[in-house]
Amino acid sequence: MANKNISVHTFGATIGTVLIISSKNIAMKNDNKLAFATRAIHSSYDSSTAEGALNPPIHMSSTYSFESVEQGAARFAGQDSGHFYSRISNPTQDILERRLADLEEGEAAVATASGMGAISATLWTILAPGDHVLVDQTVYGCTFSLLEHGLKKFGVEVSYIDFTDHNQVLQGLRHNTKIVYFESPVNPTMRIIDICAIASIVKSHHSDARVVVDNTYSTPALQRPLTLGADIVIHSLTKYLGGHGDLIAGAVVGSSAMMEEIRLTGLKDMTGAVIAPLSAFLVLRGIKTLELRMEKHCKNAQQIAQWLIQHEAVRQVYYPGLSSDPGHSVAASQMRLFGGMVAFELKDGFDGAVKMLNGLTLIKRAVSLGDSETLIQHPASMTHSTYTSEQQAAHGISRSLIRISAGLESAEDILADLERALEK
Ligand code: 4LM
Repeated sequence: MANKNISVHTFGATIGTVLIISSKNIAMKNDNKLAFATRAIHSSYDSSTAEGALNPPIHMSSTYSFESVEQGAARFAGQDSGHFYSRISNPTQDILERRLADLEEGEAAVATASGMGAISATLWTILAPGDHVLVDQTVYGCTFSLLEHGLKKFGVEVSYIDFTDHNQVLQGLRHNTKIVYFESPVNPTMRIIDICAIASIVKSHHSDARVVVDNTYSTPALQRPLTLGADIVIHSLTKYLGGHGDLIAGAVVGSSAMMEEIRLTGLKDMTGAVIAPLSAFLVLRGIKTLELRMEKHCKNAQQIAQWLIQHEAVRQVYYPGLSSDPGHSVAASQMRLFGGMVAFELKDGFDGAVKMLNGLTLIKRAVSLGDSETLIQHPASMTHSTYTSEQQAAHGISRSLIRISAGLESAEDILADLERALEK
């Protein structure tokens, strides 16, 4: 593993020298950082720069004037750090990027118009025809689509293997592998991938490839892949970080050099997928309550999973917080809590799933996740319908799978709605 021995168990204040325990390593670290929840509220914004306004200004300006031609030229050449056009940077976006980098423990971040904007800006910046991407067997439907239909069309090789089988990862690496890509927990199957182990295999056998982890399901409040050896973290900020279902946005976090390259190539020239200043402001607002909300999402998800597993109509529950779940121990080592997403199958399979979903009244039938409202959906016909049915079978997406994003309502009311729908 690279020299990144920082633990996911250091979410409280870390003042002075602390013992850091990771899933694989023990190290000492000097750290004067404020706690995660404090940084989520205060990091990267000084209200004295905005007449004391507690919330940062929303800079609704597409362009920035120069004091002279020389200054304009210097900004374009990257010799002067000021803003010059909001497809590249904007002051509200800038605060968000610095806060995200801080919370994920990266050097820098690039905020984008959507999670897919973040993924495509990253992949298109790094990859060239003839390169290879090694991907876990299951990823979010549109990520799969981008890999299958977008990248393959331009001569990039893509192969999918089961990242929980470390031998397969070792065998799957090629001389031209430039990216090793996965989610954990995986959308929608809830498999858990050992970030430390994958990073360690890649670094020791193939120093060229970058380990990219989509951390949307966990958020930095639960898991920080860069501290476990990953090189780049991706987010759909649309989900838990925004937290209120009222925006679409994304982000990439990693080294300053890599983020500069993604900003100037993937964002500026290839996708143009810059975040809107209002969305950046809303995500900053959402992040202030991230830790608090994640605790409630996780608590509700745990209760839903435990309730479902004892129900006679239920065949299988997929939630890493259940001690019987195959991902339980790895999740416990790399996540602070087990997340707000639950997947399950009914004994009545697909037909039972349709009846149950249509019988719900409080829980909303909707894709997306991380909102205040509990959301339920059918991945095979919705978020993962970009896979053909043959691909779904090959990539482990069962037609009878149902996915719940546990909201922030009272668990009793969520369970009562599930009970009523199951009775029907
Ligand atoms: C969904 N997901 O699952 P934007 N990465 C992951 C995701 O789950 C998503 C994205 C990226 C769902 C959307 C409808 C792990 C999205 C893409 O939607 O482009 O912000 O994020 O329900």
